[in-house]
Amino acid sequence: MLYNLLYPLSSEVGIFNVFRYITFRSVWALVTALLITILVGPAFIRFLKRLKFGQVIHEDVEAHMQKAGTPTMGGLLMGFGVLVAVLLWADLTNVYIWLALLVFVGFGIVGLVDDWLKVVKKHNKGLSARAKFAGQVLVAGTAMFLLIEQPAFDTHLAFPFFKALYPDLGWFYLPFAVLVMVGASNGVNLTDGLDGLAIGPSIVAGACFAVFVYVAGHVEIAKYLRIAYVPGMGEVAVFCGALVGAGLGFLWYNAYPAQVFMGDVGSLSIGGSLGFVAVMSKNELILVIVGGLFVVETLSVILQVGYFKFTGGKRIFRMAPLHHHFELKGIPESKIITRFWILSILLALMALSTLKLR
Ligand code: 57M
Repeated sequence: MLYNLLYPLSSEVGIFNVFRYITFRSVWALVTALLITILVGPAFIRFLKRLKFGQVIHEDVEAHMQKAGTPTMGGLLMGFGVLVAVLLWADLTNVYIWLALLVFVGFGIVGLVDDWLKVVKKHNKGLSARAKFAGQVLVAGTAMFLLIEQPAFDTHLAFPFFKALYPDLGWFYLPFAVLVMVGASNGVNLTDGLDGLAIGPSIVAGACFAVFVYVAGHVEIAKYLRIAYVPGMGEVAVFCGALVGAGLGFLWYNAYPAQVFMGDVGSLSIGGSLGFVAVMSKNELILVIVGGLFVVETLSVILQVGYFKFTGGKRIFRMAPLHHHFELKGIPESKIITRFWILSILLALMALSTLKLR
C-alpha cells in the first residue's frame, strides 16, 4: 500500500524513490511482521488462555504431559502479522501477491476449522482426514486455476542440477502442483510436534524462497543464472519477508519451553503457501531440498505406517514422525530441535547453491 501511495510521489519527494526497491520493502515487511507478532504476542497468549484454548496432550510421549494447557492457534498471531506487513509493504497491483495471500488465508481457514473442532468443541480428532484433504485440495485447486490465467504460466518442470531437463507436464502439471502444496502443508503439520521444530525450518525456507523469487523476477539475473524468468515474481519476496518476520516473532514465544503452539491454522497456512511460492516461481522440485526436513518427517510416517501394516505390527522407528523416535531414545527436546534447525540451514544452503550449478 505504501508503494502504491508513496512511490508515485517520488518525483516531488525524492526519498519516496526508495519504495521502488523490492529488497527495501521485503526487509521492512520482515521487521513489521516481527514487531507485530512480538508486541501483540503477550496479550494474544493471555487471550487464548482466558478462552481456555489449551492444547489437548496425548499420553504416548511422557515428556509432553508437562505441556498440558499450553495455548494453541498461535498461527492466528502470525497470520495477523503477515497480512498487515504484506498489505503495508507490497505492490498491491501485483497478482502474485494476492494469490499468495489467498493460499495463505485459505489453508489457514482449513487449519482453523480443525483447531476449532479439537480445542473449542473438544472434538478429539478435529476434522476428518478426508474433509481436511478436501479443503486443502479446494484451496490449492482454486489458486492453480487463477494462476493458469497468468500470461507467464508455464507447465514445464525445472530440475535442479540439470538445466537441459525441462519437460512439459501439460495438464498433468495441475494435479502435480496441487500435490506439492497439499504435501508441503501436511509436511509442516507433521513436523510441528516439538517447540520451535516446525517454525525454525519454515523461517529458513521462507528466507531461501525470498532469494529464489527475487532472482526469478529479475530479467538479467534470471538470464545469467539460466533459470525461468517470471515477470512480477520478485514482488513475492515481500510476502516471504513477512512470513520470515512473523515466524521469528512467533518463535520468540514458541521457543523451548513454548508459551504457545501454532496449531493447524499456522502449520497448514505456512506449508501451503511455501508450496505455492515454489510452484509460482518454478522451483517445485527445489522445495524438496529446501523443505527436506519436512520431507524426511513425512517419509518417516509413511515408512512406519507401511512397515507396520506389511509386517503385521512391527515398527522401524520407536515412534513416527522422526522427532518422536529421537525423543524416545532419550535425546533432550532442545537438542533435537537445534539439530533439526542446523540441518534445515544446511539444506537451504545446498538449495541455494543449485542456482549456480544449473
Ligand atoms: C500434528 N500435532 C502434535 C499443536 C501444533 C499419522 C500420524 C503420524 C499423524 C500424527 C499427527 O497427528 N500429526 C499432526 C502433530 C501436537 O501439536 C499440536 O498440533 C499442532 C500442529 N498440527 O501446533 O497445536 C503436539 O505436539 C507437541 N508440540 C510441542 N511443541 C510445539 O511447538 O511440543 C507441538 C508444537 C502437542 C505437543 O505435545 O500436543 C502431536 O504430535 O500430536 N501423529 C503423531 O504425530 C503421533 N504419532 C503416532 O501416532 N505414531 C505412530 C504411527 C501412527 C505412525 C507410530 O509411530 O507408531 C504422535 N502424536 C502425539 N504423541 N501427540 C504420537 C505421540
